[in-house]
Amino acid sequence: MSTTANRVGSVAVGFDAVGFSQDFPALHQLVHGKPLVYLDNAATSQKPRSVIDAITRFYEEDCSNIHRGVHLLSERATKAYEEVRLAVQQFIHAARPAEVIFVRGTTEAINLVAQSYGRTHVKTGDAVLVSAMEHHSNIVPWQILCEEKGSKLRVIPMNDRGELLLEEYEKLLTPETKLVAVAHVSNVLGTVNPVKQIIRMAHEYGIPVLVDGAQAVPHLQVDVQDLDCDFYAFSGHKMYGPTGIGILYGKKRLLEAMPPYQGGGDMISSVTFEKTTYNSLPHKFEAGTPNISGVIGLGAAIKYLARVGLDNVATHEHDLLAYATEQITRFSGVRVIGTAQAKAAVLSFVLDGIHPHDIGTILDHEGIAVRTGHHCAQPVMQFFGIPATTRASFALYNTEAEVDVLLRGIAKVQEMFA
Ligand code: C6P
Repeated sequence: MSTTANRVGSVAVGFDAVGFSQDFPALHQLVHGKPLVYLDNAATSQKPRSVIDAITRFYEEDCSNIHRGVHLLSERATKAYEEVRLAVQQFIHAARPAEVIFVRGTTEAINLVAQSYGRTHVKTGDAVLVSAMEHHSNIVPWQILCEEKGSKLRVIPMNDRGELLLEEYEKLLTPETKLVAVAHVSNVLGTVNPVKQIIRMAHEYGIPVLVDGAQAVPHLQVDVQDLDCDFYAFSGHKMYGPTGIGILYGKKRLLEAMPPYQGGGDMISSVTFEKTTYNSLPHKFEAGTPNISGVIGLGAAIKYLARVGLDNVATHEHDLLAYATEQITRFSGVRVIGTAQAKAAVLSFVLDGIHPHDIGTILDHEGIAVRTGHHCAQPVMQFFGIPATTRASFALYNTEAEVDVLLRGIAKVQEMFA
């Protein structure tokens, strides 16, 4: 499968996506004899050489545990690990490094808040508010909590374009509501939610807000202080970093008052059989040996994104999405799922009479990687009355020419099923 190939592409004005694609080794291969067109970036993005090299370098030169040894390798590893915390702090504009917690990914970040903040603050009869377009990661942890506590999960409704109904949202900001948990960008619909407004409205009622930023950080500048969110969760692997590493941002005041999520090494200050006292932030929430190489890789991904410039990435992906949407709507029998005014990098669609799994399989044989299925957002499928969608999702290295390959692939699918 992995023969080198010339990539399909064209140089967009002012943004050299083809040039950037040279930084990503996995993109340059043939799949079923065709040049790979990778459009499954919302599931995970490809990794630039600098990220792969940073991880290799860590294992070749600095491999050691952190916060534990006085020897040189451990000092180097600790320094590199903590420098990435500062880079993440800058990346999301957090006020303090202590507000940046390394976790496995968005899923673990949300579970941490549910189990620590949620179990402390949500009581019988209370409610947690999520939106109709959440990923299962931002539904199930709250359901587990609500089941345990005898509390309710309430849902902010959306319209047929996939936009949240803010008037309905306001009605749900009742005294029982103890937390709002909402996606910044929907992984199925691509909707960019007005999270700043959502947060301001919740705060007027004294309700804290967790933002699931998994699909936002690779595409938009995020400023947690400007948003004034209480918690912000995201994964490294969707923003050109490695798998198994992610971030929970939390306001210091909230994190300090929260009990630990897991117990173990590094999260303690002192331990006796009678009593344990906990370490200060952020270590209180980082029990055990963390994913050190993942953190190092994430640091390299942040550097890479800074070099390319997130604003440039956003503009490029916006142009690609606009082009793909305009072209795909010319096909008969195509329905785009998610037509919000504000969208980022995601194009979901269904074709009349053709199951998305068949579409995905045929596209794969054309070298095109898309995701098909419910995308871990079954309530969204139920809302639109469909079992699944085909989803193309874009990254900084995708090109208009690749969108054209996708469109030709869709035409082929329709021909085969005609
Ligand atoms: N969505 C997708 O193909 P993890 O798995 O923890 O890195 O991220 C979970 C997650 C949470 N919220 C949103 C909005 C997401 O999109 C995801 C991951 C992938 O859409 C894999 S299911």
